[in-house]
Amino acid sequence: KAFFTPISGGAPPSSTSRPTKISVVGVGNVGMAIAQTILTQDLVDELVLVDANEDKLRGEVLDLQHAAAFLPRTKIKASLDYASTADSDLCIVTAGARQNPGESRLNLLQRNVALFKHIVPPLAKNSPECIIMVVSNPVDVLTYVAWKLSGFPSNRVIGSGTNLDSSRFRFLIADHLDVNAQDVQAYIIGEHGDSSVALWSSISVGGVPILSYLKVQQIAYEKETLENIHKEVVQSAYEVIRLKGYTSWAIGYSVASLARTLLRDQRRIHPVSVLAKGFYDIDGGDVFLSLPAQLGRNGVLGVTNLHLTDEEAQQLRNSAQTILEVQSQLGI
Ligand code: 6V0
Repeated sequence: KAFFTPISGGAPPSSTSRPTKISVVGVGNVGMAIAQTILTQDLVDELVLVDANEDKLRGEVLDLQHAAAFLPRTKIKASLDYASTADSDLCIVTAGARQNPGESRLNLLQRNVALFKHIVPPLAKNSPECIIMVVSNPVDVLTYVAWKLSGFPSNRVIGSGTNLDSSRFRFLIADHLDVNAQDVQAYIIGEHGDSSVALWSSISVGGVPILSYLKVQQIAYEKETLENIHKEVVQSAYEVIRLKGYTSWAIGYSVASLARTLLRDQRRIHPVSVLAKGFYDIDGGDVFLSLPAQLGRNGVLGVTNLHLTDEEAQQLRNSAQTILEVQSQLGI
């Protein structure tokens, strides 16, 4: 006997819309923080987790499933097999090799490229219409690699980029001015890493450009103070890793907010890693780096034409050059 006795008219309509689905590859600290944030925010009907480590994968998925009584209803699956990711709307890649003691960044990158060759083609094959979001580091170069390996149009391959750096930046400015970080509009663009560019010229707090805000509030404007805030952003990942061994919560919220904008077609502007060639006079090759991009159901819808000072524009081109130099050593 069925558990429920159906009542007349109670069957679901035959033309229910397709369930939304996100797949997360890599269930380490970052992948799990993303997965749990997506679950608590009720973003999808189905969440699939994939990893190469079977025990870790099963353990993580069971642990999450045991929270079902406290969470919005989401079907959670785990598999070593990419067939389980079929028809995903969004595939998030967080798998990455860890840096060995004494290993160069380039060597680590080459190991991650080898790993991506096992991950990206099956994702693309099983979900040919999905959006791929790369989180693994170095995120800009690996987004380029994912774009190449997937054969997708560039609007559907995005790196989480400086969305996280920008939220760290907004927090620090808000802390400095004692305001709410949500009222701070501020972007860090360029490489997610040491050569990132802080756009001081376009920061506003509650709609007021920051430099005049500081003047009105009679807070001494010192270039050095502002530069120190940017330095702190660049250092903050290293600091969190030094203290707790890895970063997870902020990247989890950052990527879940990108997933929401994409899947709910919210058309919000996020600084994320996109194919930047041709924007802001960036040339010299196909390079992915973060620019303020409008995101929606089709991925990247456009890039905002912010006014950059000459210094900011030059820093951005230098950042592009830094990434291109690394990329040129990959042979992809
Ligand atoms: P972690 O905890 O070591 O997890 C990595 C996971 O990847 C492990 O569970 C592995 O088993 C899994 N994995 C390895 N090889 C494969 C494979 N071939 N297929 C499937 N899974 C595999 O690392 P953590 O979660 O801390 O970090 C993951 C990546 O995110 C790293 O590259 C970080 O540098 C990067 N981050 C990127 C950030 C950003 O802002 N873009 C922020 C934080 C971390």
